[in-house]
Amino acid sequence: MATVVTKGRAPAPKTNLIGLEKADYRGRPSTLCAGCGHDSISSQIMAVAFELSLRPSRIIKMSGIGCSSKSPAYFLSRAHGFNALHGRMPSVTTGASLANRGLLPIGVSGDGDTGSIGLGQFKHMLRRNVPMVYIIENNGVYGLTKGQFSATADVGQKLKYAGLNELPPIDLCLEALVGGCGFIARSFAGDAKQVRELLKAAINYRGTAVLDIISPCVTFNNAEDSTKSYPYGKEHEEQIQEISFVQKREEIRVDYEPGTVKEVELHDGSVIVLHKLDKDYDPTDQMAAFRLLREAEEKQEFITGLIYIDESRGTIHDVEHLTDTPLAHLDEATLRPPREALDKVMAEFA
Ligand SMILES: Cc1ncc(C[n+]2csc(CCOP(=O)(O)OP(=O)(O)O)c2C)c(N)n1
Ligand code: SF4
Ligand SMILES: [Mg+2]
Repeated sequence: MATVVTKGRAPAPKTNLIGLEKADYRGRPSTLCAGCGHDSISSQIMAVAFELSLRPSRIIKMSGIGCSSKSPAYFLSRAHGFNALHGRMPSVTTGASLANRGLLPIGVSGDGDTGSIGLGQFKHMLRRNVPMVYIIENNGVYGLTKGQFSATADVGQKLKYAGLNELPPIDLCLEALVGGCGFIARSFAGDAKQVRELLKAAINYRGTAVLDIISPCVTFNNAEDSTKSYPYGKEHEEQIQEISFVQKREEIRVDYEPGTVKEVELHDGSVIVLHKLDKDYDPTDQMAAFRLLREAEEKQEFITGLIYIDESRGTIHDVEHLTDTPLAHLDEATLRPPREALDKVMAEFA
């Protein structure tokens, strides 16, 4: 008698709270160099968007020009996207956010795009506190144009093609702090877990959230002595705290040793849980953040984690008294004041 072999059914793919699978958060295949740090960050963005059940149609992927700025093509194909001019992502994002506050901008920029040509735009974005996640994929070089030094390159560094860098670096976290930014974190593309938890917190933050992620350029700047390389990051990364993010709907289990954990509650009830490591560091203290960054700069320490958080500042939408309804969704009658209202305004100038 013939034996009938019944094949077990393949398990159904896992879906998130809005019924989407991990594959629904993918982008096009990457054209970046194999091993580029930017690809690791794209992977974490996809993982987090799935985990948080973000609706792709709510997201606008914003970028400037550079290998980093190309990367939004490689994640969340179902989201909206705009590849702006070099260094101009902040102003385009400001416009998009003003037109439709219902959208969640995830901006990806490079150290050249932000720290060189785009520094002015970056600072004004922080000043306005436009709600967005602002990721800097920091590799110390202009990767796309073949490895010239950027404004974050180490002073005294020598590169085969670029020669000697004689200028001191700009610390983009310090610039963000001086610029009044209320969410500043630094991470390393080789530390996937930390990148994920910081991304989740940044997405739930109300205002501009800056993530300066050291993202090695394996083609032009990955030598052991470069502070933007994989070998250096792996050897020298010093977490200021171990971070985990708890979304509002999840139950918060309090089973930590007293004094070992600091919890920061965000406006939507979600919580950033910071497990203290060696340093007793308070990321809500702005002066402590200045000291931390300056000391790290002087001692050449590669510190990562949540550097500063403050939710008290109003966003551009609060300051401009915009309605809760996105402007893009207001009907004609609401957008256009009636004739009498205009007459009244004109009468004031008569
Ligand atoms: C106005 C303008 N100036 C210069 C360039 C040339 N350019 C293209 S990308 C780039 C630098 C990119 O470096 P970065 O932002 O660090 O991105 P990476 O490629 O390193 O990820 C430059 C100078 C340009 N495209 N537009
Ligand atoms: S040149 Fe550098 S930054 Fe650009 S894709 Fe290659 S490794 Fe990445
Ligand atoms: Mg770069």
